[in-house]
Amino acid sequence: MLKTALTYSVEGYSEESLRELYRLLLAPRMIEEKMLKLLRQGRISKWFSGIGQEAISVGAAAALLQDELIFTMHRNLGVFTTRQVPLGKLFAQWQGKRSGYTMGRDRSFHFGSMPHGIVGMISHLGPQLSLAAGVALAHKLAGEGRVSLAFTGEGGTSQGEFHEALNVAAVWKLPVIFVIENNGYGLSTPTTEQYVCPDLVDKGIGYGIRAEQIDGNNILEVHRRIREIAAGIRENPQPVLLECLTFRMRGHEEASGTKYVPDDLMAHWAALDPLTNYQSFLQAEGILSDYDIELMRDQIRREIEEGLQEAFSEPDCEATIGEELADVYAPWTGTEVSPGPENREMRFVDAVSDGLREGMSKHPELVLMGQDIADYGGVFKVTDGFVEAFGKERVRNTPLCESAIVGIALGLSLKGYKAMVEMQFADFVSCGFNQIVNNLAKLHYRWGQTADVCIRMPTGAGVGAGPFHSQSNEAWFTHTPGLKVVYPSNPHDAKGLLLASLADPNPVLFFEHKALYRRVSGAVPDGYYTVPFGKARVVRDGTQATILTYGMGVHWAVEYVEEAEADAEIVDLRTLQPLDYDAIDETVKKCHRVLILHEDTLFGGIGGELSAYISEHLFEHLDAPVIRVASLNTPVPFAGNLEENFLAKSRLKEGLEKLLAY
Ligand SMILES: Cc1ncc(C[n+]2csc(CCOP(=O)(O)OP(=O)(O)O)c2C)c(N)n1
Repeated sequence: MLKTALTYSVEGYSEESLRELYRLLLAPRMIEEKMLKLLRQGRISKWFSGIGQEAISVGAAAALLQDELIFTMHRNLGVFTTRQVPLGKLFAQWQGKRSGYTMGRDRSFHFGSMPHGIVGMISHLGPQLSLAAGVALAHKLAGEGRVSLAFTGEGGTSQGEFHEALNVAAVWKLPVIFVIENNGYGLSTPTTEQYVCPDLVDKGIGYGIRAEQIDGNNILEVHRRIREIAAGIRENPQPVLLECLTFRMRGHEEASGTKYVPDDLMAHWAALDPLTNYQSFLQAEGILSDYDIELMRDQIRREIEEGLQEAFSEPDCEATIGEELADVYAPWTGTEVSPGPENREMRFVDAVSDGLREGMSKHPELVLMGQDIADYGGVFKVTDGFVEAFGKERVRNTPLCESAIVGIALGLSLKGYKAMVEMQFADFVSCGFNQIVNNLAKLHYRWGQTADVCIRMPTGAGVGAGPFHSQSNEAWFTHTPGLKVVYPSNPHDAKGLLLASLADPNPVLFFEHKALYRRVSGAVPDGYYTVPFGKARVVRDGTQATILTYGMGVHWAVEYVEEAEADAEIVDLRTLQPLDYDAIDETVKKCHRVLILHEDTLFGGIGGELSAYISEHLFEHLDAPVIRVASLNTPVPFAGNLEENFLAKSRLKEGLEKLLAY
């Protein structure tokens, strides 16, 4: 790694601005020194130090415009101080107090503050990069002439998200600055065990983007370059990769120490300290006096003490179940819109498409993204003709990168857009899983932002497509607080529920059974209407038993019950999160016997949850144990006979007979 002594060029800087940059650099150092003392006294828990790296955070934050979003990591205190985040609230955050940014729900730097243009990390590091690309897309779509900036460590550059985010940003020419803080070590892993190209900046070539390496300890170099890059890409949108060379002077977090760092390496970088070097330079130039320094230190010290006073005097959080549950989702009652009188007969797939079209007209801020969804119309043709109707900016083909696209969708949402992501097959959502379950799902609970993203999931088996194009994976998501899970069984509901999903500001997983796409038709109202979440539908009245089901299960149940002339009530749940507990109560109290039917495999399927609810709350209304009929606990097999044997449908008759005979 190339490193020369610090030299400063002051060209273009007034003395006042040079002093101001010094003050900005001093603030995070002094806060950290105080935190390290408190840590030793056991008054705060964990601490991730940015000592030695402050010039990058401070330089970046000072270089951008106030309304440009910065995506921070765990060593970017200097962004928070430069953007003047109130210290009392910041300290309260670190102490898990209610007035902190996450109200005690998340720790350290895992939060953001939109008024300060800061979006903090989730622990998983890389996802930040895609969010910043999403914000850059929002800027580009709105023609705002603004940039976004995301930090990553050199360790984070080994993650798939780094590749995905840089690649999409390059393909879409997004005005985003990706800053690598190359500080020599991941947790304890040296750069030689992290990557083998000579410099990380070399990676820019592979993405076809501009890439530069600078001295991350030199505040003026960082500030000047980011200011120039930002000015350039505001005018001429494109991503830039900026590798800032620096060093992590303390342990990964305080408890872990730095034993694995050779002494001479530590000494080398200590001599290049960004604060002391800059201070000496300014003093030597006669720009900063001892008196100036004392004045600044006094002022910062006072602010720190006041902030600490505020945070320490606040009592610990009081926990109430109601308050915690209330913040998992953004409040949304969603006014229900009834359908008009005109109907058209439509196939399931056309109803989804019609719903999406209505959604595009209703929400001009809605952007669609997915593989092959533009001119090609998507593999199931749901977006056929959409480019002609809405243009390529709003109907976007994506590179093959589910995680980055979900992250970009979230970035769009941070800027007030709505996003719909089409998974080509629901199975491929596994590649975007982290963004969904950790970012989208937890965002509102953690710091009150909404993730206005709908993910369409062509799902299910029965089409001879084998283990990777047939899965029912709704239970992956019903288990994650913060997500809504919608699963229509017919064209009418598909359109109305999709429109409700697009209107809802919360993240929604919208399952569409692909075997129903062209097999099922029905009357679909013209125009805009919504089917509300959490309202099950009685598909068929009965008295002897209830079949609780959804999606394809509804069709299996109707077919069998009609054929067997059984006296069974069929209830279509329509949404799995939220569930319609009232409808479940009502039908159980009426029929006293329950069979839960789903295409998903038995173990850990939503059927287990429904069964537990019924046993716990409706036990005295039952005349028989709750029976679950689900698919075999195997991957979905390919050959016709094997698939038939796998699917729950083949065991429905036996299950219902057993239930009725009990
Ligand atoms: C997906 C994931 N894997 C592992 C970790 C644990 N972890 C946290 S920080 C870190 C090292 C990160 O190194 P780098 O990106 O270089 O940033 P630095 O800590 O050096 O600033 C590791 C392994 C994590 N947070 N997320």
